[in-house]
This record gives sequence, structure tokens and C-alpha cells, in this order.
Amino acid sequence: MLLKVSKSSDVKESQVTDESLYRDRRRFLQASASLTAMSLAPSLSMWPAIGSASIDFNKIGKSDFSIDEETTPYDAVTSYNNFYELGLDKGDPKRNAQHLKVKPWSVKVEGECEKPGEYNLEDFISPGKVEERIYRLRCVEAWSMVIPWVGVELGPILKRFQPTSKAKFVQFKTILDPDNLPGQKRPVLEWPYREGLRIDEAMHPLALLAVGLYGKEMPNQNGAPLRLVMPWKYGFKSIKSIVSIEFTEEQPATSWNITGPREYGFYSNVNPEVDHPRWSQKRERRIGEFLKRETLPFNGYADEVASMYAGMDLKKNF
Ligand SMILES: Nc1nc2c(c(=O)[nH]1)N[C@H]1C(S)=C(S)[C@@H](COP(=O)(O)O)O[C@H]1N2
Ligand SMILES: [Mo]
Repeated sequence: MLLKVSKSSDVKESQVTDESLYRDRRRFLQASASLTAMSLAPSLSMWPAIGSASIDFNKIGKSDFSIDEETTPYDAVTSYNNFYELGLDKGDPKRNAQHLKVKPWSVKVEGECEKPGEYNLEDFISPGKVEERIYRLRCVEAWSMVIPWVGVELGPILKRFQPTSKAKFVQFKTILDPDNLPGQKRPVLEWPYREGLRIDEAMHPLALLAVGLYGKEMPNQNGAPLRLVMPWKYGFKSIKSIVSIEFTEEQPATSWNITGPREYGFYSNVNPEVDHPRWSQKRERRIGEFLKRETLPFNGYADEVASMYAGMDLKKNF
């Protein structure tokens, strides 16, 4: 079943959302009326239209998952980026940001689930509880940042689509738009950019779908309007500008693994014990600092996530 995508925000939500999701959302809204974070949101119709993901950036809850570390300045977070669709140099994504067209935006949900369909961004995201989460981001290139993301937990969003018992993995894809995205004119990576998670990783409470940072809408260069943030994995797992989510039975292919299988595995957990073939992963440079820091296993999130990999050889499954 493929649901119709509305191009304008004035279509009634019941027309674009499957009925049970609609009811779920009503129930969610009623339930959340008592929650501080959401209580000030009077009705969906008062939320901003497509592109701002139905999120009132004045009413964002705080998360217990936030780390207590100094955040990387906004200017650095938004001008030192990896987003190969917008160019290979760190400054290219900001310079080319206008080439990413984010309005309107929809997300296709497909594969092993009971409720596949194509959803408006706002229908897709609005049942989630919007939070600020301050997470470390550790790039495989051995630098890191601390970023106050704004987003919703991934697991509850995915559950609405009722993954079947065959759904062992989830694949994500970035927008494919070679006419506009300068980086996609050349085959530097397997386009569209794709990434994957095991289903338990996707359902982990730390997995975040981010729609903004520093209390504001997501800048294009950081993956507007919707990106993944997996804080215990190397940054490249945190796929930007997502247009497709597919539940699969088999482990999905990932762009970096296709491009360099010796250098980039499926799991990509931050692991100081597993060097990249061309450089050490033991230490990292926090952007804005001079001296390097020790890299922590699972990027400092071992207490929360290590049990998911119990019994696995993490040198083989890098
Ligand atoms: N679609 C897409 N997603 C992507 C990338 C990319 O090139 N394309 N780069 C990844 C890498 S290598 C990193 S380190 C992070 C960087 O996120 P940031 O620019 O918001 O810090 O995005 C990841 N997500
Ligand atoms: Mo990265």
C-alpha cells in the first residue's frame, strides 16, 4: 500500500496518514498533553508547515542522554562538514548548501513492515517527542565534535510502521538528485548514499532522528531536513537527508562498505582498538582543541550499547 503524498500542508492529516497511524497520533497527542515538553503545542494545525518538520523550536524537551561536555561552536558545526553530495572539502557543504532542495520532503517506508507508504515529513516525524540531545560525533577521520541535536528517538517512529518478524535490518537512503547536488555528478561514492543498522541498534533509545541543532532547524549542510545520529558509531553511519527507510531480512549494503570494504565495515562502532588501515583510531582531535584526546570505546557510550555486541568479535565486525 502506498499512501498519497500531499504537496501542500493544508491537506487534512487523515487524508495522508493511514487511519491507525492517525488514531495513534491522536492518542499520542492526548497523552502528551500532560507532558511538559509538548503541553504547549495546542494542535497540529498550528505547527509550521513542511520543511520545519512540525516542530516548534521554542518548546524542546531536554534529554537524560545528553553528555555534560562543552559543545562545539555553532559556526564550526555548520562549516566543517562531511556531505559528499555537496562536495568533498569540509567547507563545500556550507558553500553549496542551497543546492539541496528540502521543500517539499517526503520519506518512503518500504520492505518488511505492515504499514509501508510515502509520508510527508511532518506526518513522519510529528508523533515523536522532540528533544535536545547533546551527543559526541566521532568521525572516522579522527576528529570529533559535541553537538546539541534536536530530534526524536528513532525506535518509536519505526515501530509505527509495524516491522514484521522478518525485519532484521533497516536500510536508509539519502536523496538522489544529481541535477542539483554537485557531488552526485561524479561517482565518488555509491549514490544514493545508503546506510544500514541492525534492527536492535535502530530500536536502541540512543538512536536519534535529528531535525535540527542548537535549537534551530537543521542547516542543509548538516543533513536537512532529517538525518540519523548514532552516537556510538563513526559519523558516516549518521546518514543525512533521508528519503527512504527499508526494513530488510538481509544485512543491507552501505555506501562506504561498497566503496572501501577493507576500510569500512557494516558495524562501524567507534573502536580505538581497530585502526583504520591508513591511520590509528586511538586518539582524536576535538574540533577547536589543540591536544588530542583518547578515543573511547563506542565513543563513550559503552555502558549503554556494548551489550548489543556481546559475543561478537569486534575486530572482525568493524
Ligand atoms: N548523505 C550523506 N550522509 C553523510 C555523509 C555524506 O557524505 N553523505 N557523511 C557522513 C560523515 S563521514 C560524517 S562524519 C557525518 C558528518 O556530519 P556533520 O557534517 O553534520 O558533522 O555525516 C555523515 N553522513
Ligand atoms: Mo566521517
